[in-house]
Amino acid sequence: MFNIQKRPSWYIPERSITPEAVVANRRYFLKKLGFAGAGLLTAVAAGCSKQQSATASPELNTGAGAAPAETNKIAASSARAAYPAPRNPDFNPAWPLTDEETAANYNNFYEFTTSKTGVRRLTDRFVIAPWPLEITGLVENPMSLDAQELIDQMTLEERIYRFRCVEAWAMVVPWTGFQLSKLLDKVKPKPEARFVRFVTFNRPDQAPGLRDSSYPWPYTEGLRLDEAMHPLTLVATGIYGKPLPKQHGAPIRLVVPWKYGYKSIKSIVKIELVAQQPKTLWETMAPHEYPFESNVDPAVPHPRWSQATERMIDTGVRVRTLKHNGYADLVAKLY
Ligand SMILES: Nc1nc2c(c(=O)[nH]1)N[C@H]1C(S)=C(S)[C@@H](COP(=O)(O)O)O[C@H]1N2
Ligand SMILES: [Mo]
Repeated sequence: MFNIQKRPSWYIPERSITPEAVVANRRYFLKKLGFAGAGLLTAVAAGCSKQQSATASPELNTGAGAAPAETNKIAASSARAAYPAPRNPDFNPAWPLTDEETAANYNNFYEFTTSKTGVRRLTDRFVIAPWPLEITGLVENPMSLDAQELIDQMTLEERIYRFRCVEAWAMVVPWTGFQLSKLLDKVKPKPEARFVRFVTFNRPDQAPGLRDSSYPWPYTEGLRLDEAMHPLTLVATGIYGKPLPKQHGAPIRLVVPWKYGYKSIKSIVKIELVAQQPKTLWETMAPHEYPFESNVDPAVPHPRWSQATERMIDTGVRVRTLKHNGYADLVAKLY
């Protein structure tokens, strides 16, 4: 992977098309240019006594904090028992998979950093167990439980899905998880519920990107209820036959394979059934670039780049983008 820190955001095509390119404030550009001190200056100016760099802080990489590491280990060993889950043969078992290590080191997870190749090494302090989770709002049976308790209640399966980021990179990965519909059936949406809203954790002490106040944290996403109930819509708990590594959105995330990747929200703490279409983080930042629906469509360019082709992240091969990311037949009745 090229070193994106050394180039301005408009220099490389793939760089120029990152969602964060919409955030054009001074602090942002200073950080991109490698001025770790930019965040420090901001913090001091704001009268903040805790002088933390807004970019990668070396102390975050040392695994400091034995307690979280221990907790994570215990949870991981109990979670691993269910893996690998049986592969569902209805979902493209013959597709060649993207290289696992490439996928694990090329992530979008802005709670940590906007650098795709930097997410993984910033996740040491991220505590994924215990993980309180709420399924709430316009439902008959709201649930409030630990993510692992929920996972233990569900039957896990593996599905091979194509995954397409709005930035025009793509991969094919085996997710482990369960249909969101199975969870929604348990909580029983009320008749007034029309949309589902998803919320990610917001703990700046565990994820340094959350200290960047130019984003409207926490990360939120949403689906129409019929999209959420669609059998393709997955709650993923694992990838490549193992529990999700932190950088992929542990302990649970959404996967909506016919929509651009940012709809597949990571590390969910709350699922809320609501009556009105919820605002999402990306829609709030740039409504014309990242609208609520965001179905993959090669014929509809992003305002700043074409969506006609996509680059496979491991081989670098460029292929034609497919309508609804190849799932057009399956989702046709929704649109
Ligand atoms: N909470 C949260 N979820 C997120 C993101 C994020 O920054 N924060 N990035 C999204 C984007 S743009 C993409 S392409 C995918 C990337 O998933 P991966 O890193 O597991 O491949 O996660 C999506 N979910
Ligand atoms: Mo993305």
